[in-house]
Amino acid sequence: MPERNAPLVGIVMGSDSDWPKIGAVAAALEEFGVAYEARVMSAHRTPEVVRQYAAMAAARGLKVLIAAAGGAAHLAGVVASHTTLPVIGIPVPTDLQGGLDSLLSTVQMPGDVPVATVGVGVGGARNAGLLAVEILALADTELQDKLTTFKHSLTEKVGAKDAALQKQIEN
Ligand code: RP5
Repeated sequence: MPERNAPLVGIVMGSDSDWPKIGAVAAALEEFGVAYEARVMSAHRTPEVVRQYAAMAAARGLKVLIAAAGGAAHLAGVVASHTTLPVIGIPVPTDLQGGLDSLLSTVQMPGDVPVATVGVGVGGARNAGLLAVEILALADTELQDKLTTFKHSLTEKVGAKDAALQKQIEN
């Protein structure tokens, strides 16, 4: 469940069909207790809604924006064009080579308008959430501590996998 505090992260997606494919972004934010909001809006179908949302985001208290779209995925770029907040782009998987269309149209921004694009798929969506947490942690020591604990947990997690593999190979 999203935190009930005022949202710090705004997640926008081009279609409700994207939401099931990017669930990992919300899960990552929830893991760190970061409040977010999630909205459906389209760079092509509702360009004025996107413009207004991006233009007002900072004034509303949002600190990081995450934009997910598939195919001709211009949402993150358009959002970035209307705000000075950091924008993270999630290319949503599609039937065209797994989402290569989404990846290229999100990542290939012109200079002057940065979009921090993550990979296609579950790992990318999770990284979008984690990157947002890292950005917020620059001004939040509690989040910094949580990130440090998280990093340590990775060592333990992979160590346990390695130990299990060694045991499997021995048998
Ligand atoms: C994009 O078109 C959306 O982000 C979605 O990934 C894709 C298909 O949208 P729907 O036709 O499912 O609404 O703008």
